[in-house]
Amino acid sequence: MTTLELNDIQGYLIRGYAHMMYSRFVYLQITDAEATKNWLAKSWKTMTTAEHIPKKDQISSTHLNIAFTYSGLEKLGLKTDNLGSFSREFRQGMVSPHRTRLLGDLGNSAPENWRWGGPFNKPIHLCLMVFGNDKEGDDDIEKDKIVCINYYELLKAHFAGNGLEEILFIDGQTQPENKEHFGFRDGISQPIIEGSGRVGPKDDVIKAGEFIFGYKNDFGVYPDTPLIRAEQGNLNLLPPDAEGSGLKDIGRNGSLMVMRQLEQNVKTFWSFMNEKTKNEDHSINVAESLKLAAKVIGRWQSGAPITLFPDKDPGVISDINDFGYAKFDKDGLKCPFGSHLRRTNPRDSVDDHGRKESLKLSNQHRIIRRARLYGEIFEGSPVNNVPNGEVGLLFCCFNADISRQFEFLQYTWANLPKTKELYNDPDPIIGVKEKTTAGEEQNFTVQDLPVSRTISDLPQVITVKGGDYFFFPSITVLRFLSTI
Ligand code: N7H
Repeated sequence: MTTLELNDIQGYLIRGYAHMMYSRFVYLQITDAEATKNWLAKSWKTMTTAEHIPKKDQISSTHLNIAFTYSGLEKLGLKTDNLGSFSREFRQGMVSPHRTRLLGDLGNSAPENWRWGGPFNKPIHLCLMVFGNDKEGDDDIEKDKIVCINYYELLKAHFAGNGLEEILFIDGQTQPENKEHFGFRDGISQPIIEGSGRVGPKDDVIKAGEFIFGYKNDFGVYPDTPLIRAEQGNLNLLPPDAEGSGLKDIGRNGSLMVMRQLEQNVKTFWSFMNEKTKNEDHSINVAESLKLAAKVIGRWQSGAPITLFPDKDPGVISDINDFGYAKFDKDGLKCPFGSHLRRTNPRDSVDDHGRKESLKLSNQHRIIRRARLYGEIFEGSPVNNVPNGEVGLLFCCFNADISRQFEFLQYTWANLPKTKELYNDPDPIIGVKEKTTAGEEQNFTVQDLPVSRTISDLPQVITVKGGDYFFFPSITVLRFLSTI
């Protein structure tokens, strides 16, 4: 049985901090590496670990975590040979031409148009993740906001003038019912990291090495962890490579973090559902519009999976996640093959593979999602679909292998429009909606009897506004980085 070194792992990797309804993601540039290292030498102790449990009588609490981009580690002074031992995706970053094509960041979503992380933006070197919670006002975002922002001001007084320049910040929130802006309950399905202390369906228990360096992964080996190849800093602080190479491991108890700012076009989403299901007199058919949207997502707005509740939303907030498709929904008649849920985790039903083999395959492409909402909180519906200003999801996920996990999901499972049973169908939420070279429109197919229904002219409901790949180091490595 794996035992995780929780006191050395930064908390956000293991816990979603759901009770901390307000957060601020602060993107910084290093202007003076020596000053930043001094700041880090004082700050590494203040980072929240996965072991942290707030004291019962504590009225308000705050959490803090930190992550570095490749250029951030470079600017801090990590030697070339050491930088070179990080994975290619992390080194190249999210906006290399190859990655842009792979991730489908085209048209409005092209990095040239991004607010941060793009080629025309100031490079981001590190991200501080600041969270706040006021226990007196449970479920009260406004109270959490005050705690979070006060903490941020306090931190700012320390990092400003210490070689760090703030480029921008994005405030991220959660809702008591965890609804996102289209109006759907989110964050239900998460892998259970072996050794994390969380319990749940055994099919969801995933080896720690899929997400955390230094532990064995689903293939029974250690993930490709970055190692120290050129001496620098206080190497006595670092653990040895678990694989026995004799080199020091800079990855252990850390992870790779993907962040993408995804604007949600709520009006476009619901106008599409309304248009495709309207009554003969052109009025909105609310029930049918909600049903099509549930087919597109794979869950009703309450969170209830349509595979188990195919006819209508049971209405009560649901966290049901112990289900597969092989037994109840082999032909996609309940949850379509092209739905966001089924594409991003086909569970026990991958193409023609059997149940066991499917689960094995699906579980090799899992991610830990840590999304937060940005913009004014809004709960979309067929009749309420014009939010106040820009709204979206600050998508964030953890994985040990960006290529096999996040990028595989985004490219192979979400963007590719031709898969078994589907012809011009990208993921209806996050897939690329460019017309094919032959100029064909893209569709969403609802498997049905006697014949499947093709819902044509799938619109683009997400626009990418920024993003970067980050290294999310252990507490020990943060301390080491202050000595390089
Ligand atoms: Fe998705 N949504 O609200 O429409 N997602 N997602 N996602 N997503 C899920 O089961 C959404 C995005 C995954 O295990 C739910 O927890 C939106 C990206 C995965 O069965 C809902 C955006 C990627 C799952 C949404 C967005 C993923 C999942 C159901 C962008 C990866 C779990 C709630 C704005 C590349 C699948 C739940 C499983 C579920 C929504 C983005 C992946 C409601 C709005 C970029 C793996």
